[in-house]
Amino acid sequence: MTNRTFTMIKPDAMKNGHAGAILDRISKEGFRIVALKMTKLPAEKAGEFYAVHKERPFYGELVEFMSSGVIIAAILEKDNAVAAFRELIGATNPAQAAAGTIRKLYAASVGENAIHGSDSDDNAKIEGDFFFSGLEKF
Ligand code: 3AN
Repeated sequence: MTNRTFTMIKPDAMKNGHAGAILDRISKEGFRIVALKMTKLPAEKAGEFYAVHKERPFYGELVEFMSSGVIIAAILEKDNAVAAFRELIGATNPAQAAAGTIRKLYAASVGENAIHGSDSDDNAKIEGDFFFSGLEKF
């Protein structure tokens, strides 16, 4: 599984009409789509997904934002996927993200930062399984 990562195109990028451009960029960067769906997280599910951040001051804001609109969730495959994808999306705070990264191009703030990318192989597996059954991975 070390060649897989998990991503979400967040409600801000969906509302701003960037989903198509982001998926095109992901594909052009050589990631193969293993699984893909559009969905909307109830607050309870968003809270569960981000449970690791429960004690952080921004947790409530994060859960509210992530359940505020539709998202696209996907599992992606490429050599060294987790690190390669985090490089493609850029720093958590778009103001600090490198030029040309997805967050630099499409995100407005650290709270609403357009896209998620798993931070480890273990979390990529946990997060992918949170959204997709075996029948939905190809
Ligand atoms: P990343 O998504 O780059 O791995 P994390 O795991 O530190 O960053 O944070 C998870 C999510 O929490 C971020 N994508 C962002 O939406 C939100 N977040 C992180 N730091 C802040 C902050 N200081 N204020 C508001 N939201 C934040």
